[in-house]
Parts: sequence; structure tokens; C-alpha cells
Amino acid sequence: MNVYLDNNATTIVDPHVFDEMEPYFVQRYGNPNSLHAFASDTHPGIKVGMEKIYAGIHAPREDLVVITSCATESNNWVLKSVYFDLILTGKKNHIIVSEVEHPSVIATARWIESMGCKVTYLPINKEGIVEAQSLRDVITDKTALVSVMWANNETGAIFPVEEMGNICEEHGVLFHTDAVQAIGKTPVDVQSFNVDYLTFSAHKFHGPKGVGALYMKKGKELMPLLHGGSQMGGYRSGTLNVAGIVGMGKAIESAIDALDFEMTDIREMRDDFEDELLKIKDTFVVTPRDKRTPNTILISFRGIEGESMLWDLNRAGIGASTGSACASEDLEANSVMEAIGADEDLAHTAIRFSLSRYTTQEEIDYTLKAVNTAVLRLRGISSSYAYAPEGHESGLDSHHH
Ligand code: C6P
Repeated sequence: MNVYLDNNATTIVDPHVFDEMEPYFVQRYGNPNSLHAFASDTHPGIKVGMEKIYAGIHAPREDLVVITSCATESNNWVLKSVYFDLILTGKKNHIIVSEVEHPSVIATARWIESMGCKVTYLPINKEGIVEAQSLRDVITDKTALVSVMWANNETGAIFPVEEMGNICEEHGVLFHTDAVQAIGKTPVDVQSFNVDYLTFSAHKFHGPKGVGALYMKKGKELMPLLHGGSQMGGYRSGTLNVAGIVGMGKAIESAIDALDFEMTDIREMRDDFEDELLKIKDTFVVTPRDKRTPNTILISFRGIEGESMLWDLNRAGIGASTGSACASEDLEANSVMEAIGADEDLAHTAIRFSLSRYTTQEEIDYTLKAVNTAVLRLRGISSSYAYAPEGHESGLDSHHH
């Protein structure tokens, strides 16, 4: 049996999305900016796709949603444009991000820091959540931008972005949220609170890879990062990814249609799965369930290296991860576990299981058996587990049974 439980890294493309995209590779392949029928053949697909993308986040028509190549590009765009526009010109001198942002925000923030700008990294509390109060404590009228993700990719923790957006508004500070892990998992409505910029990426909600978007509120449009042929109203040049736009539109529409299912059925399946995992001795979950997206579990198995667990699971045909996919190859400790101050041992034992609307109960049952087998095998050969018996000081509230 093959079981895919790494849906926070990427997702299977919904077959209906694939069907809608296909004609745009082999029939309607014109460049939308050309002046012939091959070009105009692409226009209805782009129009419908864009309408669905706007509707997916409740963006009003006067605001801008610009298609990019990925969330990484959207995040870079926000931070770098703010740097060029407000920091380099001396108008402001400070940006704020959380310490558990995706590397596409953190690495960009570090670059801005290296250029001489002050950067504050907001901490997470012991539940893995960034508190709005921590933003109140550090924001000033010299702050140019606050960038805090909506939902964390490793724990699924949902951050108080509405409150943070309001704090930014009070101080006249721009607010950006990376909503990559929020779309299709929690309602996203850009009109329901103060948000200037919002990032999302199609491949996280059963759309294709290589297509992301950046929402920008009217009056807060950023200077372009990619100059060129003036596509996307001049905001983001480059020949339009027609199939990508069609696919992202269909994918976000389907994700919104499936939102209730995700928030009830998938949540229930995740909760039952988690209950069973926590029956294994010396296991820990950081963020409480009601403060998480419905599909994610980040769980530590004391005494078991995350990578060893992945190896055993992989041999059983199961795909999970130790944290974010882009940090998996360097074998570093899980960044969220480190940020909450878990001891080094425990930070290396985290496994992320992320479900999707395609996950079945049969797959979960199979995975549970495989996890139990792996725990027995790996703890049997673990010297650190032998020397760190039950109740060992962990630096975390334990949930062991
Ligand atoms: N997180 C994970 O395993 P791209 O690769 O540009 O489409 O998406 C980047 C990105 C940005 N923000 C968040 C919150 C994300 O989770 C991701 C991708 C994957 O967690 C791969 S590192």
C-alpha cells in the first residue's frame, strides 16, 4: 500500500484540475499577448481562472491578485519591494517577521538585515503560536512591514493574523500574511480583516506546481520585482502561465467547495489518528488541536531520530516528513521544536503527518500499524531511549500515556 501523508509539502493534482488544464498545453497554446486567434483562444480560460482565484479569497475586483511562479516569489516580492520602497529610501527602518516563517520569508528578512535594516523575529510560545501581544510590544511608527504566516507549515498552528492586521492598521504599518497553508483548511477572506498582502500557492491545494499568487490591496500595490513586457498590468512581467492560471482557478474553487469536508471529516480522521499515536508511550504534540489546521500533526517520539522513522515508514510505502520538505535534506533539528525550546534530542524526533481530502481511513489504519512497528524496532536499538526513561525532563508538557 502507498500512503501519502506529506500534503503540507505538496499535494496530488485534483484530476478535474488536470482535465481543465490539458487543452492549454496542446490546443490553446498561444501567447495571450499575441494578436491572432491562437492568442484569443486562451483569453476565456484566463478570465475564468482569474475570477475563481479572486473569489477563492474574496478579493474585490478593485484589488490586485497577481500570478507568480510560486509562494517563494510572492514572499520575496513583498519583502524586497518594501525594502526598496520604504527602507532604502530612509522612510522607515524596521521590519517584523515571526521566527517560524518559511525560509522564503526568513532568508529574505536576513538579507534585508544584512543590508542594514533592523529586523525583529517574533517568538512563538510553548504551544507553538506567535502571540499578538508580542507584536504590540515591538511595533513602532518606523516599522515598514509586518509579515506573519496564517498557518505554520510544520505544526499547522494558526496565528492570530486578524488581530495582528488590526495592530498594523493602528500603527500605519503594512501587513503581509503567507497563507500558503491556510487556503482550503480554514476560511480565507481578505475583506474580513486588515490585510495588505497575502501569499498563496496552487500546489498546496491540489493545483499544479509552479504557480503562486500575491494579493495586494488597492492603494498598496508594490513596485514590480520582475520588470519586462508588462504582463499582469505591469506588476509582474513574463508570459502568462495560462495552464497554471486555469489550474489554480479550478483548484481553489474545488478547495473552497471541500472546505467543510476538510474542517469536519478530515479533522475527525486526523484527531482519531492523533489519539492513537498518543497511545504510544513518550510521544509529544506541541500545538493544541483546536489551534491547528485540520490536517496536520507534528509529533515527537522520544528516542527515535525523525529520519530513522521516515526510513522505516518509507519502506512501508508511507510518505511523511520531519518538518518542512525544504529543510529535510540537511538533517537539522525541527525549527519549530527548537524555537519552543525543546531539548536537542526531542527536536530531532519530530515527524509531520499531513492529511488531505484524498486521505482514507484505510490508509490511516495501515500507517498506525507501520508506526507502531517502527517505534518498537527503533526504540529497541536506541541508546538514547534506553538512557532516558519515561518521565525524563523534556522541556515540554508531555502527553505520554
Ligand atoms: N512548504 C513544506 O514542506 P513554494 O515552494 O514556493 O511553492 O512554497 C513555499 C512555501 C511558502 N510558505 C509556506 C508556509 C510553505 O509551507 C511553503 C512550502 C513546504 O512545508 C516545502 S518547504
